[in-house]
Amino acid sequence: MKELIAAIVLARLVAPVWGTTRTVALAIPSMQCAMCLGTVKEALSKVPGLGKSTVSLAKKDAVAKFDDSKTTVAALTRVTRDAGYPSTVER
Ligand SMILES: [Cu+2]
Repeated sequence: MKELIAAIVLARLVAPVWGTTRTVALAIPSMQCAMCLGTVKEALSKVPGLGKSTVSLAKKDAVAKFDDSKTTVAALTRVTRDAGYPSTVER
């Protein structure tokens, strides 16, 4: 068991996955107030690999930078949906 764990750790060190930073804009039409905004921000902040993100109540969208080796657009839309605010990809 120890050898297996060591092998996994070594494999990760030897072959790191190089991620690319991507930016996605998600339309979140159901955000209505500052509390919605806070909920979405908090939900997104827990996503591993998320970089700088801006959630706008006025535009009802979220623009997020993310490391595509750690997360995906689908994972981000799932997170907002699970928080109660379904989102779709704007661009
Ligand atoms: Cu609200």
